[in-house]
Amino acid sequence: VVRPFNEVPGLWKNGWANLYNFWKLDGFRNLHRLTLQNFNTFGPIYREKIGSYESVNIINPEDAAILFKAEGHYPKRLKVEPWTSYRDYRNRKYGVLLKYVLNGEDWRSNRVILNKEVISLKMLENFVPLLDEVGQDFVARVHKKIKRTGQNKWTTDLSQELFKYALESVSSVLYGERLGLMLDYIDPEAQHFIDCITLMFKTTSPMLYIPPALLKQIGSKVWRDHVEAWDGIFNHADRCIQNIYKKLHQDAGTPKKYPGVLASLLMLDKLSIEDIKASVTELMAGGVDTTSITLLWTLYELARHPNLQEELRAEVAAARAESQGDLLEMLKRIPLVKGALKETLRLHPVAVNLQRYIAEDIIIQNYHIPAGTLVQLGLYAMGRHPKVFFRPEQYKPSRWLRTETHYFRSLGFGFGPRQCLGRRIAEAEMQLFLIHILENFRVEKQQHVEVKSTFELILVPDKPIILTLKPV
Ligand code: HEM
Ligand code: 2DC
Repeated sequence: VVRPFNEVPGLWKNGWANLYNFWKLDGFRNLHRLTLQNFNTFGPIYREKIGSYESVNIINPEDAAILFKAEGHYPKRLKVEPWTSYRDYRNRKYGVLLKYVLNGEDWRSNRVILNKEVISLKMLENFVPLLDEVGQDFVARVHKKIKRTGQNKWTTDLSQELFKYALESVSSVLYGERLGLMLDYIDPEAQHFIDCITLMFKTTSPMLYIPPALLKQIGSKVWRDHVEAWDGIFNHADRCIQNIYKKLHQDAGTPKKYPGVLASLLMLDKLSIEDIKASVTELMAGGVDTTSITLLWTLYELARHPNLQEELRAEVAAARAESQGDLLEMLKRIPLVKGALKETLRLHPVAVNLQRYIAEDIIIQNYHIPAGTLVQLGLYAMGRHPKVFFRPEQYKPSRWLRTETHYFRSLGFGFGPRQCLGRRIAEAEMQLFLIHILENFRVEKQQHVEVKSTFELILVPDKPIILTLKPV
């Protein structure tokens, strides 16, 4: 017999007492580990209420399949209130990231148009040459740094370099233009933009549990910082967008080469300029910390597994030789590199969980869950569960080749029509980055330092990752 919703195990009766305990356990930064503990305590399904945040949590791939089948025509994620509150406060339009909050159909019609320009496989041939150029410049920059040390190697915390690489990459695809972040002197505004994104993520997490309206009223620092961060993001994105908009008017006529996502959307004339601006701003902001941190974790894993690193280098060399200068061909011949990225997202996912407000009643683990409930798949917990992944603690890209089942297991970018809009850009950008790094440098780590994750809305390394790059 199916058991009623009220019998789902977990702590969901007193949200404010739970928030107090959560806070005592430093839950704002440990969400991923607390989730893991909860699954150990309660089993594969538990119900939870922290402050005003109510959810049902699941961990099994088979249950994830049930969840996504019930997501409906307008899949809805958790409403990230600090993000919508900021837009309401400053009178800014919601982009595709937040639109469903007001109107599902509005999200869908925007998303369908954006899909063609941003996530369709056809666009890869436009994106890849742009992204490859940034990758080459990154390599040139590292060679220069190595020369400057005079020691034939460069030991550093690469995170700032990777932020710049990611922003340069996503900007070149969005605007068809380079910002010049791989140069020695960089525009302080671009640096400010990068800092604002990190601050925006960091200040979001505490406000997931305490309504921003309340924090705003009491004039709390976290809300003020959050506003300042978004202001910095929107101001810089506005400037980039204005710049392209003006140029498009100056040299009208059809361009010879691919002009970038923004100009394509403007010329297509299917979305209002305000809608385009809102979504392009979100794409620009979503394109920095996500890919850079995933790449940093990947380099960290490669440094810890030198043999694997050589294997990947050999795969890349063979792919380079076989594809004879055709980059799109080359990207089809690097399954192990792709497996490495999946493996990174398994152990170090950007998003701790995926969530949907289900559109219909479902039964999971023999519990009845009513339509409208927020159901979360613990992505971090799933990636580390021995029943889901054989020897989960091992970083093993080859597990993604054939041997194990992949059914609802590779979900780092989410699932279905609501999945990550930046996915193709992110994948191409990261694959090209690894190709160039592997062709040019050996990545080593210093002593053994165990790096863990901290939750700052996205998962980030809890300490600097120091790596050494040596020419191969
Ligand atoms: C949404 C992950 C990079 C823009 C998402 C979601 C995840 C995710 C899990 C939610 C999907 C869902 O609910 O099913 C990642 C990861 C990345 C990455 C792991 C890199 C390693 C990017 C990049 C961009 C971007 C580079 C921009 C160019 C977006 C946007 C959404 C989104 C706009 C919201 C889409 C919508 O609501 O319709 N991402 N992302 N992401 N991501 Fe990414
Ligand atoms: C964080 O419990 C944990 O891709 C919460 O590129 C639930 C939650 C809701 C929304 C998720 C968020 C988590 C993690 C970061 C995500 C976000 C939706 C989009 C965002 C997954 C899982 C991200 C990083 C976007 C951000 C784009 C934005 C800054 C313009």
